[in-house]
Amino acid sequence: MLIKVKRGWELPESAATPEDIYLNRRQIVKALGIAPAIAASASVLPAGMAMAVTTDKDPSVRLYPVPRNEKFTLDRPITAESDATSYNNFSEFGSHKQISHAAQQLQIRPWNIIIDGMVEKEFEIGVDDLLKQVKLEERLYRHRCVEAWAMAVPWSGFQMSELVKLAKPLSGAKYIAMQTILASKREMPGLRQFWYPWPYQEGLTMEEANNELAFLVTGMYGKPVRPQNGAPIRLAVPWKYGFKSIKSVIRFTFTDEKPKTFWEALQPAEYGFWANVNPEVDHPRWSQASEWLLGGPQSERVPTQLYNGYTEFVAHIYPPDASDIYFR
Ligand SMILES: Nc1nc2c(c(=O)[nH]1)N[C@H]1C(S)=C(S)[C@@H](COP(=O)(O)O)O[C@H]1N2
Ligand SMILES: [Mo]
Repeated sequence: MLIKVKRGWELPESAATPEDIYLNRRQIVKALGIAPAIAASASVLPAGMAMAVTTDKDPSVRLYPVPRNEKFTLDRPITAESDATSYNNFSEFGSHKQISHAAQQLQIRPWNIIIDGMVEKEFEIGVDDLLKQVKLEERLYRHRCVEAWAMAVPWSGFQMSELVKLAKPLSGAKYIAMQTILASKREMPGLRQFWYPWPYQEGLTMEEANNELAFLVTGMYGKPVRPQNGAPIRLAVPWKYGFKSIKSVIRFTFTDEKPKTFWEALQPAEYGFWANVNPEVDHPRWSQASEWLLGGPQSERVPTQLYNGYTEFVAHIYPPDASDIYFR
């Protein structure tokens, strides 16, 4: 049995895209009839096999692809899937862009989400049960990292307002604080960076969370979202810099206090709570006037758009004279 596994790995690396490798490993696990629990044991299979097993165990795989909501259009080509899934920011796995391999160690099932704070009744729900209660759709969204790279991704998921409805917030709730899973340092080696204020946390006002654009992502490119992109559930708020779009969320807390966010705690002068994309407000260390598209050269710049091009959806939320550094 194990000899067959080895043969699968002998695919010439040059002939295999990451997708091919992934499918190949899945098929091997299936063909051998190895129970995922056994296959997941590192002592039985070569390192990296866990990649296939993690995704193979994803019970949401049958839900995709989902119908596209045509309301959300792009002014640029969709980023190649291979770029969007191999150039990532996910500090829990390391402070560099090549974390996609390490992220396959993240155990994405079982995955319980806690809804607590100022709600009628606090509860916990498994992500697959949550998926049964919402309308899944695909949306093409731009994504703009504060570091000035940008991409365009077909996300699948559901409007965040649906989660708010399920949560039944009390009338006094003004914000939603969100938290990323704090897994073991073996699963998330980036947690060894002890100077970071773990866990990763983010927050939105209730008005922002209920905005039509605020989207909870559970899939991408017609498949379940990958661990490196924030499986099994992450946020997409495309009018804000990418760090607001928190990954691998386990908790939504409704509160009347402005949440402390990870980057704000670390460097308040550089990363504010609002973080609305604004070409006229430079980062203290670089210009935000232009951006480059993932897959292309960094030297090829396109102009940054106010609210990342989503003014019609969100401008009414923000007072025009606000003074916050990313605020307008
Ligand atoms: N938990 C967590 N969420 C996170 C981050 C992170 O480091 N940890 N990085 C953020 C940043 S800076 C960006 S640009 C996006 C990147 O998402 P992507 O890798 O899917 O492109 O995730 C955001 N969400
Ligand atoms: Mo980012």
